[in-house]
Amino acid sequence: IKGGLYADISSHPWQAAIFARYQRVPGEHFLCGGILIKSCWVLSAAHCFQDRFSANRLKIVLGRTYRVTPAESEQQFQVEKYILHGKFDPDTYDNDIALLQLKSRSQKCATETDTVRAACLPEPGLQLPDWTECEVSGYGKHEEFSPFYSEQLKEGHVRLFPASRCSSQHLANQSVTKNMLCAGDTRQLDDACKGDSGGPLVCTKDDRMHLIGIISWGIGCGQDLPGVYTNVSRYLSWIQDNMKP
Ligand code: 4AZ
Repeated sequence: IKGGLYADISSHPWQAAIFARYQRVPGEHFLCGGILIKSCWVLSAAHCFQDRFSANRLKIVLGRTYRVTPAESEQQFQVEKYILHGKFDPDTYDNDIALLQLKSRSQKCATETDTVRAACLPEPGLQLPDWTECEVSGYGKHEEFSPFYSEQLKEGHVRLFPASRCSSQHLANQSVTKNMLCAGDTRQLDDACKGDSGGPLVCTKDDRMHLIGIISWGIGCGQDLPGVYTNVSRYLSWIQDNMKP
């Protein structure tokens, strides 16, 4: 997160950290953010999995504030399988959504605690007003060209941009589809950045935070351009269908 504030995982208990082990590279590497949506299911961005890792090389950590420092009460999971959207386009990042099933010996995987809790999905057809204040969180870089990811979870405050300001014209001629939404800080301070991908954009509706976007892409971080998010409301059926046993 560029700008923003350091945060505790208890303020973003749906935030997941996804790690990968590469063939012939020792150790585990931070890969992307994710979002717990059900005890055994995490959403993320399809582009995080373009290296086509086998599921057994992935690890999901819930309940952790410091990116690489285990928390006493954290919950770790291996991945049973992951599903990328069949129409994910690696050139435009259209349909940048992935669903990961956590491995467990029972029906339950994550246990609800102060630091681990599933995010609410929006009701079908939910359209929040332009400029609604939302928050974005992640363990990604503080600046585009920083060599390091953040050592602690951060949160940023961004507003939903009107569709009229979320087109290829506004984003360096990159393709922008209806499956994407834009959010940014009108003060140009807070924004998602590299390594935050796959993580949550949540907005309050009826006194509850709802998952509105998945961090997907942008032109730099915290410049004069908004970040681009996968528009979760367009995938509610895809999510339900793919969570079926
Ligand atoms: C990235 O590379 C990335 N400023 C994610 C979000 C944004 C830029 C880059 C938005 O993962």
